[in-house]
Amino acid sequence: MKIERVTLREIHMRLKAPFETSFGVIERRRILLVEVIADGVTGWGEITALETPSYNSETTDTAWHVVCDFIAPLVMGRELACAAEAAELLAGIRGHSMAKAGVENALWDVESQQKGIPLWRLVGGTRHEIACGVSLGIRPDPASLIDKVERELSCGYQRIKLKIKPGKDLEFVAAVRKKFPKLMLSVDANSAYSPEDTDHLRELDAFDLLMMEQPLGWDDIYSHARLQGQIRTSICLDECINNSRDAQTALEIQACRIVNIKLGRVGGHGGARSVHDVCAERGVPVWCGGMLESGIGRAHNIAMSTLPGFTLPGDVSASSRYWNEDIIEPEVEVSARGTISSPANSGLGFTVKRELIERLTVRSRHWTNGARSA
Ligand code: OSB
Ligand code: MG
Repeated sequence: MKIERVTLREIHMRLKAPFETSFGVIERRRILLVEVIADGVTGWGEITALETPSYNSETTDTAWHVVCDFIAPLVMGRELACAAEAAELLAGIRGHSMAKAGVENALWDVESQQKGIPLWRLVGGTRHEIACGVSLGIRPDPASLIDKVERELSCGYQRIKLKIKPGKDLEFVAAVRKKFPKLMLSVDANSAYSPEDTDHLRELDAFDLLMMEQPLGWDDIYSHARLQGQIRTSICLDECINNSRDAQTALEIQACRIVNIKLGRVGGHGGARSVHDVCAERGVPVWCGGMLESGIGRAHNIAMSTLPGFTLPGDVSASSRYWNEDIIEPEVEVSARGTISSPANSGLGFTVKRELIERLTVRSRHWTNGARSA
């Protein structure tokens, strides 16, 4: 495929409700969308970096910079045999996986359309539907959290994940577990604790959690291995796993028993598949994490979640939980059994709402024939 045109744009979308994690409150997203035209076919990708460097080191603005000054000039005019080749082409740019993933995933969309198959088939998916959970932000009190859990369960979601941080943990988890004794329940700390909190974190063992996600340092696999040896609850790594070597390291030293795969964090569908394969070889379950994506990122997440090793419900939920109006149609919907069906159409399987995207765009750049224009 010959890359003929790249467009990068920033859109602003307000979340229906603020989302609070241990690192702060997110009220609106500044999302970067990548549109690539290759051999006349248009593909879309989303860059999942947050507005601040508090989940990982990337931000909307670092991704803008790296795409504009390095990635787009490098890919423009190139001829690739397939989307998977993009990673090699971009290898000289260190880090910035989310920026790269936005471009690589747009190429995967192109390739699946060229081959006339759904994206989920192209990336190696086998499932006709995926299992869905929800991630619930930190709430002011346990009673309001219980209300929220109740509403999500009535929509069918199969697993509930609670965001926690010091001071907003045991009491909240205990209240939810007491009210819902059989619920598939997990927690996510986004690196809010330290190894000195081991005794405190062990108290969560009482609540029969499916997993405890990323309790310790965002780049600290070693301390998670120490912790996993001292608690019963399975640790799931999110922030720590940026590629298949990280996954190998973590599994070899038993730093976790479950892995969260996010397309952006691992550099796109190619990276996701290799992390998936490392885990599958060792019988370690994986699931798809979310970054409060628009419909484009969500559609890519659905495709990835159809790989055979994704045996646990992901943080892939309905468009309407996040947005008044999503940028794809149909919007992503979840069945009463808490599932999303794999799309039948080739490519992403959803139609991109170009006019709406145009209205939400606050800045854009495009590149054609190697030349950049504003
Ligand atoms: O750690 O999984 C996380 C949102 C932003 C940053 C990090 C995380 C999250 C979520 C929300 O948990 C998942 C979603 O609903 O998209
Ligand atoms: Mg997480």
